[in-house]
Amino acid sequence: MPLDEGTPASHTPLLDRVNGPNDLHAFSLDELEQLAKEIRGRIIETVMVNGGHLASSLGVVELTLALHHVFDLERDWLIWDVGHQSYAHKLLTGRRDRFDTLRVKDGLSGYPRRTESRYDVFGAGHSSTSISAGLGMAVARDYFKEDRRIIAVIGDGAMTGGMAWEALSHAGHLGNDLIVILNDNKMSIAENVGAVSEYFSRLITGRRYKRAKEDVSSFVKTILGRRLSLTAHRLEQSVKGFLTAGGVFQELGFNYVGPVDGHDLPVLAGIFANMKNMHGPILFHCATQKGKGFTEAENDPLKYHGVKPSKVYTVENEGEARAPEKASPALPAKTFTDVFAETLIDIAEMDPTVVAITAAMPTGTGLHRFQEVFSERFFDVGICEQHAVTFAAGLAAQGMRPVCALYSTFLQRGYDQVVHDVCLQNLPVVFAIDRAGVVGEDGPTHAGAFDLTFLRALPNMTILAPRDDCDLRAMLRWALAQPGPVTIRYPRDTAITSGAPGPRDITHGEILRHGVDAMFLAAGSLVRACMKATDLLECEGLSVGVADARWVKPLDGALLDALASVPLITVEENALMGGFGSAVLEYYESNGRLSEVRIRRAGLPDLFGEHATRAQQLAEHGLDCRALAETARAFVAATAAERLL
Ligand SMILES: Cc1ncc(C[n+]2csc(CCOP(=O)(O)OP(=O)(O)O)c2C)c(N)n1
Repeated sequence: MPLDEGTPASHTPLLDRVNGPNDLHAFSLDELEQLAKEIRGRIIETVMVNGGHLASSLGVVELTLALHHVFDLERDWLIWDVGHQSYAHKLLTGRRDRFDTLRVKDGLSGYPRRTESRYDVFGAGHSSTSISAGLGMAVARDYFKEDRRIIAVIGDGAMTGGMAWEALSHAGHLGNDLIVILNDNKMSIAENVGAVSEYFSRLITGRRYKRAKEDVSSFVKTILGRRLSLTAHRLEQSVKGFLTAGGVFQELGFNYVGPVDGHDLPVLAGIFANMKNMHGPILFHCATQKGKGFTEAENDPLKYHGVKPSKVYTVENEGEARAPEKASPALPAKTFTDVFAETLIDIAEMDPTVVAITAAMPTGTGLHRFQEVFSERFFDVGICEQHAVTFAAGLAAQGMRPVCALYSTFLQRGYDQVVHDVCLQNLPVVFAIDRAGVVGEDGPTHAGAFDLTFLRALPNMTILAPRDDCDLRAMLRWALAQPGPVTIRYPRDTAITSGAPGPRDITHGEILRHGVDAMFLAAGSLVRACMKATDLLECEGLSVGVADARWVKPLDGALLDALASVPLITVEENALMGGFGSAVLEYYESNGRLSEVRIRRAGLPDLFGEHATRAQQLAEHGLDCRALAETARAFVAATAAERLL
């Protein structure tokens, strides 16, 4: 068991007594300290198997326990920002028996979900939403004259997002009772960035913090073991000592309390007990350590931010779990992310105007590698997708060649900026859109299901979808030579060469296999699955071919004209509504050929898909090779029957 304190994870006598949040009210501080160890054990044990957000969750165990100990969570509402740190909260709110299903298909979500528990009062996955949501609840509570406290827990990374500051400004102006807890571990996924984060650090490293921490700790330690509520009034002075005049938060209309050590349970409990009697907006600032209690995660919180499941499933091996990665002697195949990062470095070697931008995802987008080579041309702007896009527009306006690398789901945050700042001015920004399509265990908050739909509508935007590494390399080079915006969207998957290796002409689509009975017309990532489907169909004597569209906007008209006489199955990893298949239908309609063509569309249905492995999700949505073969079979049969009529 990797827990530092050596508690066997499966032995959880205290946790076994907790069935709902208020069960913790009766626990002594000593018991809470012990419970913290049990919870850490359960989290580590589960995440090491299922994957998940380990370091963030370990960092807030004491904070979670103190909140549950002091507040009445049958009545008070606790909102988690991003929500990836809510595992302890899940364990304490009647979900411990199902905790081993975390992030597994049909199991617990890795994020708070209103449909999963009434103690998840607001769903999350994207960052910086908790204060806005909390303020909305506070205003509604006061309107209905209800009696409950609203508590939003937000990380220092999420506080780099502008939306959090919009909410602080509004909350300070309105003045409703609202508690915001700033969980400051100096880390976003990678090290936190920006002047705001530096400001938080100054607060934490300041002399006041150190002195106050010692004062309060020594005071509280003398009463350890007793119920803190008994001594709450004695702590009041200490809390007042933590109230700072001035500071950014004070200026925004908040009472700023802190900073305090977010692992010091007695101090946290004492201060929370006192905060119950305070009114107006409060910002409580605590310092925590990401990965707390698990040395490896404390030492490398970036690595342990998101842990992969110990069993890796792919489309190919779904159903038969592959051995854990370490046991595999073969080098893992490159992902689209790897290929993107390598290619961008190559291009930037030759072109000094190429700059790369990430919104707090240097590792996830692969740009940490670019940063290592071209630190002066790399910008991590924080969790600020809106700013990232307009910042890129500004760079482009001044002659640079910006590449804005974002996950599809997070680009949703910057949509107006794409419309108004990039496309309207036809500025040459390249959007490298990673995690386009289904993303697996993170579930619906992270699915990249909509980018084709929302980007396709924009004048001046070009959209490309690489099927493999060769396509992606050529597309990135091509995109960086264009005078206007270009999006390249690729999935969370390996980029295995499909077709002839080497440089590609990506200026048009390509027929990879001719078919007489039907043709798959796929955009990007699912070409490989279509090829496999046709292999299956060939064994049955069906002649189904595959065309790689490559271009989603504009479509390759010549290719579509050539395919008009064959039954077509469009295939995409995007919402069917408004996506690639819709574009194909629109093309034939605009050319007066809609009545001639026979089309089926395969893609994501009009619902938010649940978390599961990526392979399970593709299968569920009819997008793995077996399901695609079945679609083709049925379609060929239906078109043959039509001909007989
Ligand atoms: C809008 C948005 N962009 C990017 C992300 C990806 N992301 C998930 S967690 C995280 C870091 C959050 O840092 P912080 O709020 O400090 O929480 P911690 O993990 O440190 O507890 C990021 C960037 C996201 N969830 N939402």
